[in-house]
Amino acid sequence: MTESTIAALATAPGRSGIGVIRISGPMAVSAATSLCADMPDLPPRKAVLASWLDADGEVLDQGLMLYFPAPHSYTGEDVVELQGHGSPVLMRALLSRLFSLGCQPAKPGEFTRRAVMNGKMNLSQAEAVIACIDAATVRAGKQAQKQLQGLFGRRIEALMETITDIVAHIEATLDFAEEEIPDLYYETLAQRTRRELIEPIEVLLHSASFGERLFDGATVAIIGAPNVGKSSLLNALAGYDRAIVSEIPGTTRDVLEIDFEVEGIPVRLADTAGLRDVDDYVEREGIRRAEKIATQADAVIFVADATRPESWHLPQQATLRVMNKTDAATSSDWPEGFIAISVHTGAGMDHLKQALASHLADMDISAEDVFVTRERHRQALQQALHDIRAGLACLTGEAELDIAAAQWRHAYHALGEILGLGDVEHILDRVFSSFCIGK
Ligand SMILES: Nc1nc2c(ncn2[C@@H]2O[C@H](COP(=O)(O)OP(=O)(O)O)[C@@H](O)[C@H]2O)c(=O)[nH]1
Ligand SMILES: [Mg+2]
Repeated sequence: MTESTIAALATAPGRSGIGVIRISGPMAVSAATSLCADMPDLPPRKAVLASWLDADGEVLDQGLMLYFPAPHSYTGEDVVELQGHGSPVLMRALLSRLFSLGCQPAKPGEFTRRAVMNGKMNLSQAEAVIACIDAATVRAGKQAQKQLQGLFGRRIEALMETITDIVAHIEATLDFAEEEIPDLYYETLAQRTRRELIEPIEVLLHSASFGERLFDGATVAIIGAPNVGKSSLLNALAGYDRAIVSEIPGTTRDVLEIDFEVEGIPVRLADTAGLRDVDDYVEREGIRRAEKIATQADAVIFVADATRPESWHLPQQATLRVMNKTDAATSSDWPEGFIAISVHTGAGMDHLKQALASHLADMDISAEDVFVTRERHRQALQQALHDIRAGLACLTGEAELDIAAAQWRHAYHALGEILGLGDVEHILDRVFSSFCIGK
């Protein structure tokens, strides 16, 4: 439990209908009621209308006060929320009053950090809080909810319980002489380790590339010769006219980006200058940027023009090949592997979208699954898997049971870090540094 009382604006800093200030700590009630003329009673979890005064006793703002007594609050401490008019100036003035009454400005994520310290949630749930706030698609938001409800954490806990159980078995065996150990002992233990630890961890790890992409997003670049219809394709995928389309080669000279989503993955789609040899400085710079984006993108859509074979020459980076303007083509003798489309008629567009989806998303992963969405979790799981395999190798070898047990205990700690167990102060600092103030 901390002694200090923290306060911060919980809503976005800017003009809004309502602005919410959150106060947490032992002084929350006294500080909040000190703002009011008549020190109102704050019944738990009931909205109370109040006026808040400045230092001279003039009314600064009027709004609702909500009191959540410890331990039944977000942080586990006494929490008071002030819901006032969302003027950035008034909100700042109210906050200054609270600071002059002894509240401290909250650091990023400090409310949630206190919730973790007070056992209201584990670290993976705290990460889910910021994932909810950062969710760029509904699918990402739903996945964050699962983590917030603790579904992911419970998987990890189940793995940890299995490790405890196996280690207990091993420790019970350590006192026996070699000849007293039943024949099938090692085999049974090894089987259990594979089925109950290695396989489930592998399944979780398999989901990581999709899970992390769900939150981090993906970039997709459209490249190809000038005038093949790259900008037209971007507009068609965006659903509105973002890029200028013209019959003049070299129209797009800079990188243009739009955001859309594919299977719930937030995607940044970049339209680029057509690749060709030019003297014009600006266009040349555009081409340089196009090439750079293409090397960094998660997927590169190479567009060719069905009416111009000179545009078919495939660059290295292409992950998806598209043959556009098939409506105007007189023959279809282009090389294999191209998805035939026409931006003008819409032909083949669904096929292209599907191909892009299966390239970016893991189509085997269903929406109901719980999956790994953070690099930190993936690394801990990889470490645990490594330790468990090392322990298993000891079992099948010279039966170095105590070494196997030590490896498994190590795996146990790696998994515990996901939930914030053990000595994790440095991990907490890193996790909460990415939070917003007021959460
Ligand atoms: N016939 C036909 N013309 C197209 C198609 N897509 C784009 N175009 C035309 O091709 C020209 C170049 O298009 P644009 O998108 O600017 O190409 P970019 O230089 O690759 O970005 C424009 O005149 C478009 O109208 C298509 O599917 N069929
Ligand atoms: Mg263009």
